[in-house]
Amino acid sequence: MKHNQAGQEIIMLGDDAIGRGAIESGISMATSYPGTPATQILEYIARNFSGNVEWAVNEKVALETAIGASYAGKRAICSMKHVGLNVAADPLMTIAYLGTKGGLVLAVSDDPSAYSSQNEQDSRFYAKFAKIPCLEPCDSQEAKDMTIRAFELSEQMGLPVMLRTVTRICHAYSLVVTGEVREQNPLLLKKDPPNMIAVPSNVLRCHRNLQDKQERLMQWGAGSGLNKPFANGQKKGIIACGIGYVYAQEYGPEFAILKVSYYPVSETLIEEFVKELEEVWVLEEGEPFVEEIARRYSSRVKGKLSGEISRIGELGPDVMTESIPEWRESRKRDKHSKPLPPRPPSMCPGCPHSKFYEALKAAQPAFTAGDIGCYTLGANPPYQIVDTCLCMGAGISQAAGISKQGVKRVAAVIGDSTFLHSGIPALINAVYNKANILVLILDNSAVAMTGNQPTPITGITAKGVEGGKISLEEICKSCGVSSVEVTDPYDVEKTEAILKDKLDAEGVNVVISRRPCVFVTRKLAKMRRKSITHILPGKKAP
Ligand SMILES: Cc1ncc(C[n+]2csc(CCOP(=O)(O)OP(=O)(O)O)c2C)c(N)n1
Repeated sequence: MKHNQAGQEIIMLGDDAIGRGAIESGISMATSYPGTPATQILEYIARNFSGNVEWAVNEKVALETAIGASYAGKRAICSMKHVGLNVAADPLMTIAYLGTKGGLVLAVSDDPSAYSSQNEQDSRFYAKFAKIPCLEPCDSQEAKDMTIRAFELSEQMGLPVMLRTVTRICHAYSLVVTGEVREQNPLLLKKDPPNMIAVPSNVLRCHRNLQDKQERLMQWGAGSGLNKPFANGQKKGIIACGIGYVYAQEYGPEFAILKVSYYPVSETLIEEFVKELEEVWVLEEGEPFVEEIARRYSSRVKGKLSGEISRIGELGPDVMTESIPEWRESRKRDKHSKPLPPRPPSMCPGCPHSKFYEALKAAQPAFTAGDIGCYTLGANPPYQIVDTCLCMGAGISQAAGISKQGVKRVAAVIGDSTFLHSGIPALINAVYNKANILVLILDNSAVAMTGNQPTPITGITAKGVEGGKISLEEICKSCGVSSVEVTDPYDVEKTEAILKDKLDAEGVNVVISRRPCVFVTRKLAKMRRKSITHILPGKKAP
């Protein structure tokens, strides 16, 4: 194991620090579904921990698997990006009622400014909604330390604990001091029907238990030192949540700071902090979550609700400068403050999706419902052949809904990982309800968009060894589709002919476009050259 000694000082990525914190906490399981900016949490654990580390097919399955480990008395971490929590919301809302056994930490990474996402949602609302505690670090050291505290809190309260981060924590490097790795919990799987079976006869009691824990959560927060005022008679102040604390420090000693890293926040603490201040700023990523509380106790609050800070996009070190004259002037003099030119993503040279889109464009579908992955770039010039992108798995259902209105030659394009994530129920639904659509599965042997993680189609696990292998063709056939064809997108002519033919066919037809992402091919070639064979078939997972 790398990084296995306590007391080492390492410059670490925020995501790696969370992974390290989980390992130091004595986890027995880590689960995730890839999604920027959370992906590297599991990747770090896979590289540095010899136990169970799994890419799940989606976030719901990832959380449910981690809950299974917790039921066995073990500690588990489940990580995902913010929109993944929408997918995992169903088990989350009810496990909060039932309660956990071994510590369960849900590491959720938000993406303010939506650099790599379909929206900017603020996961703290989910923590509040589910009535579970949430910790929010401001740098890599805190990310590691708060992961450890989250496990302790989880076991103390019998609740999953959310660790909320944002892109600038996950993808920034800062110094971390490593600690001792705790022993794993012993296996302790005990049947507990009243608290493991969410049927109506149990639910109200479980809800009451959860409600009773709320007071204890407030008390824990008060004693934790995680929400802390730094005040010395100043007239102005900043309530700084998570990474907001790093930005708040830029503004110097004339600002008192209330550092917020734990939710639920004590309203008394906020009231005490704001009451004497002539001006109070609230720096928080996402929505005015804490600002709404602060406004109940002061009319001198500046932030997102009064428009001094934008509700759209992420914070930054400049967040307050426009509203503070002396800062505005000093920033004008800063010659390094030019914005970077935009660098929108584009398809890589040799990308199999681009060849496939040449054929699809020539086949002229009336409408192509899209999905999320590298292939969404087919919406951009020169292809402009993908007409929608909503959320993972939505394309097939959207296409079915359109075809049901009498539109002919409707296609849906979806990647192999997205198909396994949430495309299968949509395919079954389309067959069941007799839609007339052509489903195009672009199988590039990877979750390319998030950094080429392996999928069940390749049969390679998160650890890079052989796992079970799933056949796309067999899945589609078993869903009852009218036909399944496989094509190589580099053979544009043949692919175009198949697409033309299948666009006019009745029922739900599937064409699988199969060719590995160029980076997968390169990665394998490099490994073969170096004789590193562990990601190649032939090795069994430990
Ligand atoms: C609910 C949710 N989880 C995760 C993501 C992150 N994400 C975006 S696309 C994608 C999958 C891409 O893989 P695939 O469908 O195989 O297409 P490829 O990028 O390989 O072309 C993932 C995991 C997301 N956008 N939404």
